[in-house]
Amino acid sequence: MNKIESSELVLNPDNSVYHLKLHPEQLAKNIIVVGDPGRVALISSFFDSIEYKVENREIVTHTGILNGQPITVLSTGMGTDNIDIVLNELDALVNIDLINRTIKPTKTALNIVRIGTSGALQKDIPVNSIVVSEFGLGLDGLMNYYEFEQTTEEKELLSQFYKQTNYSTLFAQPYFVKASPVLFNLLKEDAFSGITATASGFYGPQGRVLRLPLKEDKLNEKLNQFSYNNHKIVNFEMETSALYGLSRALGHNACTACVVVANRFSKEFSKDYKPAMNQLIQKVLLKLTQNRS
Ligand code: R1P
Ligand code: URA
Repeated sequence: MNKIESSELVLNPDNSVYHLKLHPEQLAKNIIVVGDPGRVALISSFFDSIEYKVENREIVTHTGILNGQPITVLSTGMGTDNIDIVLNELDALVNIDLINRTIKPTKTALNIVRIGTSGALQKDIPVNSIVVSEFGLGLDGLMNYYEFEQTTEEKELLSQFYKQTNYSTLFAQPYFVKASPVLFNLLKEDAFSGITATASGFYGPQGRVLRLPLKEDKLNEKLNQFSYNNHKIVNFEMETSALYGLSRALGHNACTACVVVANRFSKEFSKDYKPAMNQLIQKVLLKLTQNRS
């Protein structure tokens, strides 16, 4: 079997994976990912016990037990470039033999739920509400670097997106990816749902102007107006498209649930999103540790 070279699968001297600094036994199959490293301790404070705490750069990992089930929470930092690192290394931990540097013949599927914050792109989605992402719309470009098969439904959404928005060719080629149906159905209750647009930045790529004028100043209106087969674009954040794309390509299940901290059309920003975040965390933890699939 082909060995993966040390320049490609990068390991630390103790054989942990390069950026996550984790060993296979330090990872559970049910995983929560968050952008903010400060959210990790908040989430693991609900675990019954914590077995491992590992930290490197912006990636903080806590693994423990909740309701009798192993569970991991780790921070990715902001953006799809970090998701590329985190997803590839999470997959390596379960699907590559790190000692022999060979791909394992039998693959393990991880359940990955992102708990994040986001900005609503529909006026009727108030701050402090929850959005569960049925699709990711990648405006970031990450999946364009991988062999990645899109479904007929995703291709139809993309062709409608080009048609309805006259999307600028100056930007990265967009892509749609659906959530894991099992995780989406598990989490969608009592939440808004729809398409989550993943941007490559917080300011210009999400239509925010401080001092620099934008090349495309109608982007948010176009996203707001898009509609196809009852699918609407409901919120903006910075990780979901790549999380969904890489998870599906590697055989994992992923779904994102976000607290809405901004509404871009009513021009509001939440004064305190912590109570909504606390509620969302407890809901996801309960659903994930009751889910035996
Ligand atoms: C921007 O403020 C950050 O918040 C959102 C965005 O996706 C981006 O990472 O998510 P997190 O709250 O999970 O970081
Ligand atoms: N996160 C984002 O990426 N955008 C917002 O508007 C709020 C949170």
